[in-house]
Order: sequence, then structure tokens, then C-alpha cells
Amino acid sequence: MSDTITGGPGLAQHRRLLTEIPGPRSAELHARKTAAVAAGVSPGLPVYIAAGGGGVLVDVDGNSLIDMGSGIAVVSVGNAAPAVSAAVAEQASRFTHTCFMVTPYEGYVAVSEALNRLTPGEHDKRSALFNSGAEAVENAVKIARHHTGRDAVIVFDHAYHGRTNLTMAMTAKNMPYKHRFGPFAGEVHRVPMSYPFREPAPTSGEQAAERAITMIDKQVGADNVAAVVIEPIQGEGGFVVPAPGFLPALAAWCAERGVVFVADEIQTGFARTGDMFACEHEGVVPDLITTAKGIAGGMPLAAVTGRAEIMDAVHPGGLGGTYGGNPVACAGALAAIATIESEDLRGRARRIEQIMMPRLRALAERYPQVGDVRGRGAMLAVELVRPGGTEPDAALAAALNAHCHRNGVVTLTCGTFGNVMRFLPPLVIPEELLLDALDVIDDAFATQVG
Ligand code: PLZ
Repeated sequence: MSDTITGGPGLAQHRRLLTEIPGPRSAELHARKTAAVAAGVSPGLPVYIAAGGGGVLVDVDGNSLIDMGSGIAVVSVGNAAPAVSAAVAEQASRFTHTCFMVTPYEGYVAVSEALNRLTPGEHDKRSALFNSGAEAVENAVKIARHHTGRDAVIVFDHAYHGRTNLTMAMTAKNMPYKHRFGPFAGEVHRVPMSYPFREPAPTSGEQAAERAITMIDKQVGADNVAAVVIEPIQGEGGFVVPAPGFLPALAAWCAERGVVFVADEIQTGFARTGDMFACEHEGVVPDLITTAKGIAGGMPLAAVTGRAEIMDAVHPGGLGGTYGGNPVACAGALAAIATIESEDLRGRARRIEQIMMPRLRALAERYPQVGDVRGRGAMLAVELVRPGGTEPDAALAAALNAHCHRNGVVTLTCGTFGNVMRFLPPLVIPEELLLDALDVIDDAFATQVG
């Protein structure tokens, strides 16, 4: 059955377990994986997938699992979304590659036009396309340095920007991302984030911005700073939502000091938080914005979009790559973007928040181990602590996560301290499935909280 099954929203939208998780066929594949694939590439839940669609993943044993991770915020339009699959198949049958730097094609231009139209701000914009989020971040830094003639890059505590050498330097967390992979790129400076739950005393967004800016001024010097790079809501670092006012104050300081303000919306972008981009929530208009993940319904594509005068500062030939803006990925992106707009997936993300938030808050009332409930739209999390304080409880997060997995709900953890359970369902997930996943999460607390 799993050999012939096709995906998409036509898949039965239910949770159904036929075997234990992982099942025997997954276990067999995992033994092959262990013998063939580098140990450093390590799946969090080794069930091998045969098909996906709507809000489910069907594994090679025929189990149907609820997808609460979207492959880390990628398949927001659903897995194997019909419009994406059709556009990809159609493009793949015409041509799969020319290299845009050799002989160009319309899809790349059309994706750039869409990005210029959809990203915050009415100013003249340009885009450049790449393959991965890390590559987009690298290029945003290249462009900001070229434009300003300055070297320093400012990043934040708990930040995640990728696994390449420069983006490892920009990422905060040592294990597993950086440990023994140095030396790292220079001129990357880290300053404190606004992390309301972990402030020793109540700190407004403006105060937190002032704290960061003072550190930049004193330790780096504004005139040496090319870019401030920030995730409007931090992803891997723990779904940290900065206090209101933090992002606008940083953006205003950047504008005053000629620093390029880069919003890394690789995880938050494309309707995930209920707005097309998370920056819009506070009316922040970044100079450059990096996107990937949700842009193309699962096809590898990433972009830098920004002010024309900054983007166009780079000399012809200064930006590129063999595969960046691959025509098949661009076809997927155009279909995904059309779906986000026509199906009002922003509205769907808000609805998911309306359904999930009260349930997560109820958990916080029942269990003192839930220290914080936060996020926006379909990017929500609970932070787990020892009762009565803020001491992180990563073991509890792992136990809750494992309970969900055993019971057919694909959940993810995150956070500097590994103590955050995060929820990133496809925006098209049917409501009954979401409610079923919430019941499993409730059950995880009932059975795992000691
Ligand atoms: N910036 C904000 O979230 C990718 C990482 C998974 P790539 N996040 C998932 C892992 O463990 O590797 C991410 C992100 C933000 C940049 C990136 C990097 O995007 O497409 O993984 O390179």
C-alpha cells in the first residue's frame, strides 16, 4: 500500500496507528540509514514517510500521523499541495535547469516580483534567489557589507541563522550546531535579546533595545556596523517573541545610523504568524528581508529582498550560484504564493492561534511546569520549567515530545535550553485534526508530568 499511495489533501485526514511508532518497515529503513548516512545527520523521529498531504504524514508501515511541524515551517500550504505539485511537474517536463546566470527564464523574475510586492514597505525593491535559508542570510550580509563598506554584523542571544561557516558564527547555540566546527567567521557580535520570560526584572521592548544598542555603541561602534540581523520571532532559539517596541526601536536606530536592518523571516514568513511577514505586526519595514521555507511548498528556494539602492549596490556578477532560483523551485513558489493568497492562509494561521492558544493556556493553569505560552498565528510554543521558577526542564520537553510521537503526532522541540515544545502545523490542517493533536498533547501532560 505504501508503495502506491499518493499524497496531497486527498489522503484520509485522520490519525491512525497500525503499528508501534516507529513501525517495523521504518526500523528496517533506519538500520539501512545507520549503515549508509553520516551519523551527524540525525532524524528526530525516525518514521520513514511514504506520503503527506493536508495535515497528515503517512509512513511506510501505513500509520497516519498528524503533522504539527510542517517539516520545520516549510509546507505551510500543505504537503504535496495540488497546485504546487502540478506546477512543479509541469515545469519539470519543460526544463529543469539552465542556470539563471547563463540563460535566464521568467519564473525567477516572477518570484522576485512577487517578493517585492509582498514584503513590507512601498519602496522600490529588488530580490535575489538562492537555495537555502543559510545561503540567503550569507548573501544579505554580503550585500549589507558591500553597500555600507563596513564589516560588523550584529546578532542576538538565542539567534539561529544556519549551519554554514558565517551563519554558524551568527547562530547562538553551541550544541549541536557549532561544537568543534570552528574557527568561525569574524566580525559577528552578539547582543542581548528581548526575552520577556527570562528577564530578571520586567523590561519593556524599548528598554531591551536600549540595552542592546548601548552594547553595540560601546563594544562595536555604530560606524563599524554593516547590519543588524534579527528574527522577528526567534525560531530554533525557542519561539522567543520580543517585547512590543523592541523591533521598532532597533529598526529606528539602524535607520539613524546608516545600519542595514535585516529581518530573517525564514521561519516566520509567508503567513506563518498570521501576517504575510512577522515584521508587519509592529509596522516594521526592514531594509533587507531573508526568506525560505514556506516560500515554495517544500521546494528548496530562498531569497533576499530589499531596498533597490542597497540590493543594486553590488556589481554585476557579485551575487549568484549554479542553482539559485532553480526553475522547478520557482514554479513551486509561484504556486505556493498564489495558494497563500487565494486560500487566505493568513486567516487560517490566526484561526489556528484562536483554537490552540486557549488550550495551551489551560495547560499552563493546570501545570506549574508550563512557565510560558507564547507565539503568534501557527507558530506557538510552551516553555517547560521546574515549578516555581524559570529553571529549564529539557527532560520534560523530551518526554512530552516522545509521548506525542508514540501516539502519532509529529511535534518538535527547540530553545537554547532544549525545553520548548513548538507547534508549526500546516496552515491548511483540518480543524478536527488540530483538536485531536491537542488532545494528544493534553494526554502527554497528564501522563508525563511527574
Ligand atoms: N534562519 C530563522 O529558522 C532554518 C534549521 C534546522 P536553512 N531553521 C531550521 C536545522 O537544524 O538545520 C533557519 C531559520 C532561520 C535561517 C535558517 C537556515 O535555513 O534552509 O536550513 O539553511
